[in-house]
Amino acid sequence: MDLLLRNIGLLATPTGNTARKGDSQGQVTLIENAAVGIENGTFVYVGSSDESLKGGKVIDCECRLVTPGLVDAHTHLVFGGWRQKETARKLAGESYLDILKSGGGILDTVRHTRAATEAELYEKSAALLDIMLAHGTTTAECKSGYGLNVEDELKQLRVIKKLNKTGKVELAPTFMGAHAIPSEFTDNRDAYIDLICDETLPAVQSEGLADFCDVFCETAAFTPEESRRVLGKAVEYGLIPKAHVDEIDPIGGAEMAAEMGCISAEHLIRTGGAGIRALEKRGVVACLLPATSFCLGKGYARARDMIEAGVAVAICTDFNPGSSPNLNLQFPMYLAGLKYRLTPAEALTAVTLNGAAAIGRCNRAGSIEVGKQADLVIWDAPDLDYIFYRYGTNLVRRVIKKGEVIEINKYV
Ligand code: IZC
Ligand code: ZN
Repeated sequence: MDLLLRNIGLLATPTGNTARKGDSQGQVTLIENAAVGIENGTFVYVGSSDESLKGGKVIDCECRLVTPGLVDAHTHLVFGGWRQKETARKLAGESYLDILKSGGGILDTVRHTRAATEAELYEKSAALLDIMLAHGTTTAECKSGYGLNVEDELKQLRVIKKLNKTGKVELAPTFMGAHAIPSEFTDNRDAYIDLICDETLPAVQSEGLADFCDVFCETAAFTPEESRRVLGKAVEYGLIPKAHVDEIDPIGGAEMAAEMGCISAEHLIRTGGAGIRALEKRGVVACLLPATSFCLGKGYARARDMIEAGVAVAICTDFNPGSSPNLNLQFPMYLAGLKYRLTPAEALTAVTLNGAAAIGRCNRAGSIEVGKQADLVIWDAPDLDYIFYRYGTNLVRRVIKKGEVIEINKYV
Protein backbone atom coordinates (compact mmCIF):
# COMPACT_ATOMS: atom_id res chain seq x y z
CA MET A 1 0.00 0.00 0.00
CA ASP A 2 1.34 3.48 -0.84
CA LEU A 3 -0.99 5.18 1.60
CA LEU A 4 -2.84 4.02 4.69
CA LEU A 5 -5.54 6.05 6.44
CA ARG A 6 -6.05 4.75 9.94
CA ASN A 7 -8.06 5.75 12.98
CA ILE A 8 -11.03 6.94 10.90
CA GLY A 9 -13.78 7.66 13.45
CA LEU A 10 -16.54 6.90 10.96
CA LEU A 11 -16.34 5.92 7.31
CA ALA A 12 -19.64 6.63 5.52
CA THR A 13 -20.20 5.60 1.92
CA PRO A 14 -22.88 4.34 -0.43
CA THR A 15 -21.83 1.25 -2.33
CA GLY A 16 -22.31 -0.19 -5.79
CA ASN A 17 -21.81 0.64 -9.43
CA THR A 18 -25.28 1.97 -10.18
CA ALA A 19 -27.43 4.86 -8.95
CA ARG A 20 -29.23 4.19 -5.68
CA LYS A 21 -33.01 4.70 -5.77
CA GLY A 22 -35.93 4.52 -3.36
CA ASP A 23 -35.04 3.15 0.08
CA SER A 24 -31.56 2.19 -1.07
CA GLN A 25 -30.66 5.88 -1.53
CA GLY A 26 -30.62 6.19 2.26
CA GLN A 27 -28.79 2.95 2.96
CA VAL A 28 -25.12 3.80 3.31
CA THR A 29 -22.36 1.66 4.77
CA LEU A 30 -21.06 2.97 8.09
CA ILE A 31 -17.79 1.60 9.53
CA GLU A 32 -16.55 2.85 12.89
CA ASN A 33 -12.83 2.82 13.68
CA ALA A 34 -12.08 2.24 10.00
CA ALA A 35 -9.01 2.17 7.79
CA VAL A 36 -8.53 2.66 4.06
CA GLY A 37 -5.58 1.47 1.99
CA ILE A 38 -4.62 3.03 -1.34
CA GLU A 39 -2.25 1.84 -4.04
CA ASN A 40 -1.61 3.46 -7.42
CA GLY A 41 -4.56 5.81 -6.95
CA THR A 42 -7.03 2.98 -6.23
CA PHE A 43 -8.64 1.72 -3.03
CA VAL A 44 -7.15 -1.65 -2.08
CA TYR A 45 -8.44 -1.98 1.49
CA VAL A 46 -11.63 -0.72 3.15
CA GLY A 47 -12.42 -2.10 6.58
CA SER A 48 -11.62 -1.95 10.24
CA SER A 49 -8.52 -0.21 11.54
CA ASP A 50 -6.39 -3.24 12.29
CA GLU A 51 -2.98 -2.67 13.98
CA SER A 52 -1.36 -5.18 11.62
CA LEU A 53 -2.09 -3.03 8.53
CA LYS A 54 1.06 -1.53 7.06
CA GLY A 55 1.39 1.26 4.53
CA GLY A 56 4.08 3.49 3.01
CA LYS A 57 2.68 6.82 4.14
CA VAL A 58 0.29 6.65 7.09
CA ILE A 59 -2.30 9.29 7.93
CA ASP A 60 -3.86 9.24 11.38
CA CYS A 61 -7.40 10.54 10.82
CA GLU A 62 -7.80 11.32 14.54
CA CYS A 63 -11.31 9.86 14.74
CA ARG A 64 -12.69 12.06 11.95
CA LEU A 65 -15.42 11.35 9.42
CA VAL A 66 -14.35 10.12 5.97
CA THR A 67 -16.67 10.08 2.94
CA PRO A 68 -16.17 9.62 -0.80
CA GLY A 69 -14.96 12.68 -2.69
CA LEU A 70 -17.96 14.80 -3.65
CA VAL A 71 -19.25 14.65 -7.23
CA ASP A 72 -20.81 17.90 -8.44
CA ALA A 73 -22.76 16.72 -11.49
CA HIS A 74 -24.00 20.11 -12.71
CA THR A 75 -21.84 23.22 -13.14
CA HIS A 76 -21.34 26.05 -15.61
CA LEU A 77 -17.75 26.64 -14.50
CA VAL A 78 -16.21 28.39 -17.51
CA PHE A 79 -17.44 31.93 -18.23
CA GLY A 80 -16.36 35.53 -18.63
CA GLY A 81 -17.47 38.29 -16.24
CA TRP A 82 -19.88 38.01 -13.31
CA ARG A 83 -23.48 39.15 -12.86
CA GLN A 84 -23.52 40.92 -9.50
CA LYS A 85 -25.43 43.85 -11.04
CA GLU A 86 -28.46 41.57 -11.46
CA THR A 87 -28.97 41.29 -7.72
CA ALA A 88 -30.34 44.83 -7.44
CA ARG A 89 -32.62 44.23 -10.45
CA LYS A 90 -33.95 41.05 -8.86
CA LEU A 91 -34.53 42.82 -5.57
CA ALA A 92 -36.43 45.52 -7.47
CA GLY A 93 -38.80 42.85 -8.79
CA GLU A 94 -37.40 41.68 -12.15
CA SER A 95 -37.41 37.92 -12.58
CA TYR A 96 -34.63 35.71 -14.00
CA LEU A 97 -36.57 35.41 -17.28
CA ASP A 98 -37.32 39.20 -17.42
CA ILE A 99 -33.60 39.85 -17.22
CA LEU A 100 -32.86 37.25 -19.92
CA LYS A 101 -35.59 38.64 -22.21
CA SER A 102 -34.09 42.14 -21.86
CA GLY A 103 -30.76 40.85 -23.26
CA GLY A 104 -29.12 40.33 -19.84
CA GLY A 105 -28.65 37.16 -17.81
CA ILE A 106 -27.10 34.37 -19.87
CA LEU A 107 -26.71 36.80 -22.80
CA ASP A 108 -24.64 39.15 -20.64
CA THR A 109 -22.32 36.26 -19.76
CA VAL A 110 -22.16 35.33 -23.46
CA ARG A 111 -20.83 38.81 -24.30
CA HIS A 112 -18.11 38.54 -21.66
CA THR A 113 -17.22 34.96 -22.58
CA ARG A 114 -16.89 35.81 -26.27
CA ALA A 115 -14.64 38.76 -25.36
CA ALA A 116 -12.31 36.61 -23.22
CA THR A 117 -9.36 34.68 -24.63
CA GLU A 118 -8.97 30.95 -24.06
CA ALA A 119 -6.02 31.68 -21.76
CA GLU A 120 -8.04 34.15 -19.68
CA LEU A 121 -10.91 31.71 -19.30
CA TYR A 122 -8.47 28.97 -18.34
CA GLU A 123 -6.80 31.07 -15.60
CA LYS A 124 -10.11 32.13 -14.13
CA SER A 125 -11.67 28.66 -14.20
CA ALA A 126 -8.56 26.96 -12.76
CA ALA A 127 -8.76 29.27 -9.74
CA LEU A 128 -12.47 28.52 -9.29
CA LEU A 129 -11.79 24.81 -9.55
CA ASP A 130 -9.26 25.06 -6.71
CA ILE A 131 -12.03 26.51 -4.54
CA MET A 132 -14.32 23.63 -5.46
CA LEU A 133 -11.64 21.12 -4.55
CA ALA A 134 -11.05 22.86 -1.23
CA HIS A 135 -14.74 22.29 -0.45
CA GLY A 136 -14.49 18.57 -1.15
CA THR A 137 -15.43 18.24 -4.85
CA THR A 138 -13.16 15.74 -6.60
CA THR A 139 -15.22 15.25 -9.80
CA ALA A 140 -17.45 17.78 -11.57
CA GLU A 141 -19.51 18.07 -14.69
CA CYS A 142 -18.84 21.24 -16.65
CA LYS A 143 -20.97 22.78 -19.41
CA SER A 144 -20.30 25.12 -22.30
CA GLY A 145 -23.20 27.37 -23.33
CA TYR A 146 -21.80 30.89 -23.06
CA GLY A 147 -20.28 30.98 -26.54
CA LEU A 148 -23.40 30.25 -28.61
CA ASN A 149 -21.44 30.17 -31.87
CA VAL A 150 -19.09 27.54 -33.23
CA GLU A 151 -15.84 29.25 -32.33
CA ASP A 152 -16.73 30.35 -28.80
CA GLU A 153 -18.44 27.10 -27.82
CA LEU A 154 -15.28 25.25 -28.91
CA LYS A 155 -13.19 27.77 -26.96
CA GLN A 156 -15.07 26.97 -23.75
CA LEU A 157 -14.84 23.23 -24.33
CA ARG A 158 -11.10 23.44 -25.04
CA VAL A 159 -10.68 25.21 -21.70
CA ILE A 160 -12.52 22.34 -20.00
CA LYS A 161 -10.28 19.82 -21.76
CA LYS A 162 -7.15 21.65 -20.60
CA LEU A 163 -8.44 21.99 -17.01
CA ASN A 164 -9.06 18.25 -17.04
CA LYS A 165 -5.44 17.60 -18.01
CA THR A 166 -3.81 20.10 -15.67
CA GLY A 167 -6.08 20.31 -12.62
CA LYS A 168 -6.83 17.89 -9.81
CA VAL A 169 -10.62 17.89 -10.17
CA GLU A 170 -11.78 15.54 -12.95
CA LEU A 171 -14.27 17.13 -15.30
CA ALA A 172 -17.06 15.59 -17.36
CA PRO A 173 -17.51 17.87 -20.40
CA THR A 174 -20.97 18.83 -21.66
CA PHE A 175 -21.83 20.76 -24.81
CA MET A 176 -24.68 23.20 -24.16
CA GLY A 177 -24.98 25.30 -27.30
CA ALA A 178 -28.75 25.22 -26.69
CA HIS A 179 -28.51 27.39 -23.56
CA ALA A 180 -30.13 30.53 -25.03
CA ILE A 181 -30.93 31.98 -28.43
CA PRO A 182 -28.04 34.41 -29.10
CA SER A 183 -29.07 38.04 -29.82
CA GLU A 184 -28.01 37.84 -33.47
CA PHE A 185 -30.62 35.09 -33.97
CA THR A 186 -33.51 36.62 -31.97
CA ASP A 187 -35.66 36.88 -35.07
CA ASN A 188 -34.53 33.61 -36.60
CA ARG A 189 -34.37 30.97 -33.90
CA ASP A 190 -34.64 28.07 -36.36
CA ALA A 191 -31.43 29.23 -37.99
CA TYR A 192 -29.64 29.06 -34.63
CA ILE A 193 -30.88 25.52 -34.07
CA ASP A 194 -29.68 24.66 -37.61
CA LEU A 195 -26.28 26.08 -36.68
CA ILE A 196 -26.09 23.87 -33.58
CA CYS A 197 -27.16 20.75 -35.47
CA ASP A 198 -25.25 21.28 -38.70
CA GLU A 199 -22.07 23.01 -37.56
CA THR A 200 -21.39 23.23 -33.84
CA LEU A 201 -22.26 19.64 -32.89
CA PRO A 202 -20.18 18.12 -35.73
CA ALA A 203 -17.23 20.34 -34.76
CA VAL A 204 -17.54 19.38 -31.08
CA GLN A 205 -17.63 15.74 -32.02
CA SER A 206 -14.74 15.84 -34.44
CA GLU A 207 -12.48 17.41 -31.78
CA GLY A 208 -13.79 14.94 -29.17
CA LEU A 209 -14.60 17.79 -26.78
CA ALA A 210 -17.78 16.59 -25.06
CA ASP A 211 -19.34 13.45 -23.62
CA PHE A 212 -22.79 14.96 -23.01
CA CYS A 213 -25.18 17.41 -24.64
CA ASP A 214 -27.54 19.55 -22.54
CA VAL A 215 -30.40 21.92 -23.49
CA PHE A 216 -32.22 24.63 -21.53
CA CYS A 217 -35.85 23.60 -22.13
CA GLU A 218 -37.67 26.65 -20.78
CA THR A 219 -39.87 29.63 -21.64
CA ALA A 220 -37.60 32.18 -23.38
CA ALA A 221 -35.03 29.45 -24.13
CA PHE A 222 -35.90 26.23 -26.07
CA THR A 223 -39.29 24.55 -26.46
CA PRO A 224 -39.64 20.80 -25.82
CA GLU A 225 -39.88 20.33 -29.61
CA GLU A 226 -36.66 22.28 -30.24
CA SER A 227 -34.97 20.43 -27.38
CA ARG A 228 -35.93 17.09 -28.94
CA ARG A 229 -34.38 18.15 -32.20
CA VAL A 230 -31.06 19.18 -30.62
CA LEU A 231 -30.81 16.14 -28.34
CA GLY A 232 -31.81 13.77 -31.16
CA LYS A 233 -28.97 15.16 -33.27
CA ALA A 234 -26.55 14.98 -30.34
CA VAL A 235 -27.33 11.29 -29.90
CA GLU A 236 -26.57 10.75 -33.61
CA TYR A 237 -23.17 12.30 -32.91
CA GLY A 238 -22.56 9.93 -30.01
CA LEU A 239 -23.23 12.36 -27.15
CA ILE A 240 -25.29 11.40 -24.12
CA PRO A 241 -28.34 13.66 -23.62
CA LYS A 242 -29.18 15.75 -20.55
CA ALA A 243 -31.75 18.53 -20.13
CA HIS A 244 -32.50 21.53 -17.90
CA VAL A 245 -36.25 21.25 -17.37
CA ASP A 246 -39.08 22.71 -15.30
CA GLU A 247 -36.79 25.26 -13.61
CA ILE A 248 -39.21 28.14 -13.97
CA ASP A 249 -42.19 27.08 -16.08
CA PRO A 250 -43.49 23.51 -16.39
CA ILE A 251 -43.66 23.14 -20.17
CA GLY A 252 -43.34 19.35 -20.37
CA GLY A 253 -39.60 19.24 -19.92
CA ALA A 254 -39.36 16.22 -17.61
CA GLU A 255 -41.49 14.16 -20.00
CA MET A 256 -39.31 15.30 -22.91
CA ALA A 257 -36.11 14.35 -21.01
CA ALA A 258 -37.48 10.89 -20.26
CA GLU A 259 -38.66 10.38 -23.83
CA MET A 260 -35.23 11.34 -25.19
CA GLY A 261 -33.52 8.86 -22.84
CA CYS A 262 -31.57 11.52 -20.96
CA ILE A 263 -29.06 10.20 -18.42
CA SER A 264 -30.14 13.03 -16.10
CA ALA A 265 -32.71 15.81 -15.92
CA GLU A 266 -31.74 19.03 -14.16
CA HIS A 267 -33.66 21.39 -11.82
CA LEU A 268 -37.17 19.79 -11.90
CA ILE A 269 -38.46 22.52 -9.58
CA ARG A 270 -41.94 22.56 -11.11
CA THR A 271 -42.12 18.88 -12.09
CA GLY A 272 -45.35 17.18 -11.03
CA GLY A 273 -46.46 13.58 -10.61
CA ALA A 274 -46.61 12.68 -14.31
CA GLY A 275 -43.10 14.01 -14.88
CA ILE A 276 -41.77 12.14 -11.84
CA ARG A 277 -43.31 8.89 -13.10
CA ALA A 278 -41.80 9.43 -16.54
CA LEU A 279 -38.33 9.91 -15.02
CA GLU A 280 -38.71 6.77 -12.92
CA LYS A 281 -39.82 4.70 -15.90
CA ARG A 282 -36.76 5.61 -17.94
CA GLY A 283 -34.27 5.55 -15.03
CA VAL A 284 -33.34 9.22 -15.46
CA VAL A 285 -31.26 10.62 -12.57
CA ALA A 286 -32.83 13.77 -11.07
CA CYS A 287 -30.10 16.38 -10.62
CA LEU A 288 -31.63 18.73 -8.06
CA LEU A 289 -30.17 22.17 -7.46
CA PRO A 290 -31.50 23.59 -4.19
CA ALA A 291 -28.98 26.46 -4.05
CA THR A 292 -30.56 27.75 -7.27
CA SER A 293 -34.04 27.65 -5.72
CA PHE A 294 -32.55 29.54 -2.78
CA CYS A 295 -30.91 32.14 -5.04
CA LEU A 296 -34.01 32.64 -7.21
CA GLY A 297 -36.23 32.82 -4.13
CA LYS A 298 -38.50 30.28 -5.79
CA GLY A 299 -39.92 26.88 -4.86
CA TYR A 300 -38.04 23.65 -4.29
CA ALA A 301 -38.23 20.40 -6.28
CA ARG A 302 -40.36 17.55 -4.87
CA ALA A 303 -37.32 15.55 -3.84
CA ARG A 304 -39.10 13.33 -1.29
CA ASP A 305 -41.76 12.38 -3.83
CA MET A 306 -39.00 11.56 -6.31
CA ILE A 307 -37.19 9.29 -3.87
CA GLU A 308 -40.44 7.64 -2.87
CA ALA A 309 -41.32 7.09 -6.53
CA GLY A 310 -37.97 5.35 -7.10
CA VAL A 311 -36.12 8.15 -8.92
CA ALA A 312 -32.40 8.40 -8.09
CA VAL A 313 -31.72 11.90 -6.73
CA ALA A 314 -28.39 13.72 -7.12
CA ILE A 315 -27.67 17.13 -5.59
CA CYS A 316 -25.37 19.60 -7.33
CA THR A 317 -24.32 23.25 -7.03
CA ASP A 318 -25.39 24.48 -10.52
CA PHE A 319 -22.44 26.84 -10.11
CA ASN A 320 -23.00 29.71 -12.61
CA PRO A 321 -22.68 33.51 -12.53
CA GLY A 322 -26.43 34.14 -12.52
CA SER A 323 -28.61 31.85 -10.45
CA SER A 324 -26.01 30.04 -8.33
CA PRO A 325 -22.69 31.82 -7.81
CA ASN A 326 -21.66 29.30 -5.14
CA LEU A 327 -18.93 26.69 -5.60
CA ASN A 328 -19.40 24.98 -2.25
CA LEU A 329 -21.45 21.76 -2.51
CA GLN A 330 -21.79 21.70 1.29
CA PHE A 331 -24.39 24.48 1.07
CA PRO A 332 -26.84 22.57 -1.19
CA MET A 333 -26.15 19.52 1.02
CA TYR A 334 -27.50 21.51 3.94
CA LEU A 335 -30.51 22.70 1.92
CA ALA A 336 -31.22 19.08 0.94
CA GLY A 337 -32.03 18.43 4.58
CA LEU A 338 -33.75 21.71 5.37
CA LYS A 339 -35.82 22.10 2.19
CA TYR A 340 -36.06 18.61 0.67
CA ARG A 341 -36.24 16.68 3.98
CA LEU A 342 -33.56 14.26 2.84
CA THR A 343 -31.79 12.34 5.57
CA PRO A 344 -28.00 12.82 5.86
CA ALA A 345 -27.53 9.34 4.35
CA GLU A 346 -29.82 10.11 1.37
CA ALA A 347 -28.07 13.44 0.81
CA LEU A 348 -24.62 11.81 1.03
CA THR A 349 -25.61 9.39 -1.72
CA ALA A 350 -26.95 12.36 -3.70
CA VAL A 351 -23.57 14.13 -3.73
CA THR A 352 -21.45 11.04 -4.31
CA LEU A 353 -22.69 7.86 -6.04
CA ASN A 354 -25.82 9.36 -7.61
CA GLY A 355 -23.85 12.39 -8.80
CA ALA A 356 -21.40 9.97 -10.40
CA ALA A 357 -24.33 8.10 -11.99
CA ALA A 358 -25.57 11.36 -13.55
CA ILE A 359 -22.28 11.59 -15.46
CA GLY A 360 -21.92 7.88 -16.19
CA ARG A 361 -19.02 7.31 -13.79
CA CYS A 362 -20.37 5.29 -10.90
CA ASN A 363 -18.29 2.28 -11.88
CA ARG A 364 -15.16 4.19 -10.81
CA ALA A 365 -16.22 7.15 -8.63
CA GLY A 366 -18.77 8.02 -5.95
CA SER A 367 -17.98 5.42 -3.28
CA ILE A 368 -15.15 4.09 -1.13
CA GLU A 369 -14.82 0.49 -2.27
CA VAL A 370 -11.93 -1.72 -3.25
CA GLY A 371 -11.22 -1.23 -6.95
CA LYS A 372 -12.63 2.29 -7.24
CA GLN A 373 -10.42 5.32 -7.73
CA ALA A 374 -9.15 6.71 -4.44
CA ASP A 375 -11.13 9.94 -4.08
CA LEU A 376 -12.21 10.85 -0.56
CA VAL A 377 -12.71 13.65 1.94
CA ILE A 378 -11.43 13.73 5.51
CA TRP A 379 -13.83 16.04 7.33
CA ASP A 380 -13.33 18.05 10.46
CA ALA A 381 -16.42 16.30 11.77
CA PRO A 382 -17.06 13.43 14.16
CA ASP A 383 -20.05 11.93 12.36
CA LEU A 384 -22.31 12.22 9.32
CA ASP A 385 -24.97 14.40 10.96
CA TYR A 386 -22.36 17.08 11.65
CA ILE A 387 -21.69 17.94 7.99
CA PHE A 388 -25.43 18.49 7.41
CA TYR A 389 -25.65 20.78 10.42
CA ARG A 390 -22.75 23.27 10.56
CA TYR A 391 -23.60 25.14 7.36
CA GLY A 392 -21.64 28.22 6.33
CA THR A 393 -18.15 26.98 7.20
CA ASN A 394 -15.92 24.77 5.08
CA LEU A 395 -15.61 21.54 7.09
CA VAL A 396 -13.11 19.83 4.79
CA ARG A 397 -9.77 19.00 6.40
CA ARG A 398 -8.06 17.05 3.65
CA VAL A 399 -9.00 15.78 0.19
CA ILE A 400 -7.49 12.73 -1.46
CA LYS A 401 -7.77 12.62 -5.25
CA LYS A 402 -6.63 9.43 -7.02
CA GLY A 403 -4.39 8.76 -4.03
CA GLU A 404 -2.84 12.24 -3.88
CA VAL A 405 -3.21 13.96 -0.51
CA ILE A 406 -4.26 17.63 -0.61
CA GLU A 407 -4.14 19.61 2.63
CA ILE A 408 -7.05 22.03 2.89
CA ASN A 409 -7.81 23.38 6.28
CA LYS A 410 -6.20 23.01 9.67
CA TYR A 411 -8.59 25.20 11.61
CA VAL A 412 -12.33 24.69 11.31
O1 IZC B 1 -26.05 31.69 -16.55
O2 IZC B 1 -28.09 31.85 -15.84
N1 IZC B 1 -30.43 28.31 -15.52
N2 IZC B 1 -28.92 28.43 -17.06
C1 IZC B 1 -30.21 27.91 -16.83
C2 IZC B 1 -28.44 29.04 -16.05
C3 IZC B 1 -29.38 28.96 -15.04
C4 IZC B 1 -27.11 29.68 -16.00
C5 IZC B 1 -27.10 31.16 -16.14
ZN1 ZN C 1 -27.55 24.71 -15.11
